[in-house]
Amino acid sequence: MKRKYYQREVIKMSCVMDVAEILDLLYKHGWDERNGGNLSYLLEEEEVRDIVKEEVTLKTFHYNFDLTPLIGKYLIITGTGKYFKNCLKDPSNNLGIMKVTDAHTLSLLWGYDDGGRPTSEAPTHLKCHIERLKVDSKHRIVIHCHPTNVICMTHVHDLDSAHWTKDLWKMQTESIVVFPEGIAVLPWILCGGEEIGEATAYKMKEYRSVVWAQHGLFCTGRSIDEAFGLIETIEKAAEIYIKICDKKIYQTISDENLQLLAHAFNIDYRKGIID
Ligand code: 2HA
Ligand code: ZN
Repeated sequence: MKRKYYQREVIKMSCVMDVAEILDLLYKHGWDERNGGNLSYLLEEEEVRDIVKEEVTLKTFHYNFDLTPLIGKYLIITGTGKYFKNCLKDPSNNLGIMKVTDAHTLSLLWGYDDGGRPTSEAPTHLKCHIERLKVDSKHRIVIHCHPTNVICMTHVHDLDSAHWTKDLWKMQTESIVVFPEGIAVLPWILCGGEEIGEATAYKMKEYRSVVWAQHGLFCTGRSIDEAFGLIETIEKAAEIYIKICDKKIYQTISDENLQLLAHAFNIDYRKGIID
């Protein structure tokens, strides 16, 4: 009885609702069909106070790489095989709240009610958190999704990160403002594996956004809004690219226009792309 009451209280916690709502929105944008996509969110101690009080370990999950920088941290992670479209109506089957309890272990404190486990991309997420925290102590979230136009672009554009950055910056005025560090692009690599996790985390040393060719996008940030805003803005730029790439272009944003914009808004953009 006490446990049931506790389960209901956790579902009402605002961090669980915030995650469930953003997953629902990602689904409604068409960026996470079926079980596509996954999310992990570092929680503040304050947000999990009620769970910490109980701290019952329901299950443990083990990883063969070093989680030392995350020890003691709490995360919400989407479950493997789960559908984003179901998370809002049924958070406790689709999401799990975990604590990193030692260098190789995540302990489940709440969720995965039907016997689930963390997403197959959890190693990639955890490695990305470690890298982003090294460069930004306020970093909190990693979202992976399958935005249509970004994937389209990986079929018709080369996979050079500098070329992508320049072309996406030129699609709309907002791009350089929202992702001044640019965007990294990886070739097709087998998902769910060590190689793609290492390659993605490596790019995260310098970028908040990494494209996986013919697959999707990883975005990170200090907040759900920041990571979601990156996804929206990148996907919008890619949509414009896809709509105009085979049309006659009469005018575009010049390198000088971008420099002017960066100067006016005091944007510290990645050098070597437009200058
Ligand atoms: O979780 O998107 O990359 C399903 C995926 C794997
Ligand atoms: Zn995916």
